[in-house]
Amino acid sequence: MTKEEIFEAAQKAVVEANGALVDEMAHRGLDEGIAPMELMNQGFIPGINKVGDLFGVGKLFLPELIQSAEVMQKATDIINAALPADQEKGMGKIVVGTVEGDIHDIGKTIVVSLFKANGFEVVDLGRDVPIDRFIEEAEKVGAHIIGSSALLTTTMEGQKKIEQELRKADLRGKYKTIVGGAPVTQRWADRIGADAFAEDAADGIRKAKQLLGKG
Ligand code: B1M
Repeated sequence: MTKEEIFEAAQKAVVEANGALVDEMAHRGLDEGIAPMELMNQGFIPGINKVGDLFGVGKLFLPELIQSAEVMQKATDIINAALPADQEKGMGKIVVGTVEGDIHDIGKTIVVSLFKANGFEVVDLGRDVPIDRFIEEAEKVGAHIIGSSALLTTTMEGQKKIEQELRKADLRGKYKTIVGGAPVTQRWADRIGADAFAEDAADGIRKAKQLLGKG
């Protein structure tokens, strides 16, 4: 199979919620030397995005969306396991989570793995995380960066609340903040006063390094 054929089959596997094919394409792609994040970005993510588009226009319904999300999770697990894990943890400490009211965590999990693979110490708060917890945890572990993910236009407000709560507690200068998630934009980051917007996981690493003067 060519690289393109693998990407295409990976995409199809997610759209059709075909777990066996996801498994096969993830392993085959890695065995053939495709870089884990390339396989993710060119194969599996376009697949789940297509599912989102079909769901958005009513051509696919919640049960199918859930099934595709499950096989996407499987792909994410295989890809994440293929990322280098034991890097020196000298790049900085980041607390990351999906904001309250939001249970989307596939992208956040990819971001966490890539941060770890790039030498960051990561505290993964999970999903549906109360805003106060981002700050409490950052204080507790002595984080440099607070990272938040939001996938719903409604829950993006949680990212704004993080900025507000930090200011209220007089802690805004102490942490750098990075926001991400499909509906999130640079414009949103500017509007709420976040330090950076990250388009994808690799951009998150770039921005984090820049913010910490290591870029
Ligand atoms: Co939901 N969902 N969903 N969903 N879902 C969306 C977001 C939606 C756009 C689909 C659509 O209608 N077209 C829509 C939101 C519409 C809106 O807000 N305007 C939607 C909806 C409506 C819903 C429900 C309300 C559906 C319902 O119940 N009726 C419900 C909400 C539940 C809740 O959260 N309260 C819901 C539920 C679900 C599932 C549980 C079935 C499942 C999630 C499973 C899971 O995550 N464990 C799901 C899925 C899979 C999606 C879509 C199809 C795919 C999301 C995804 O995983 N993308 C999504 C459509 C879409 O986004 N195109 C959709 C792949 C992932 C790798 O990308 O998360 O964007 P992403 O992460 C990227 C970047 O954004 C970035 O890097 C990642 C890697 O490249 N990034 C960061 C993200 N966070 C970052 C943080 C950083 C840096 C970079 O630093 C801190």
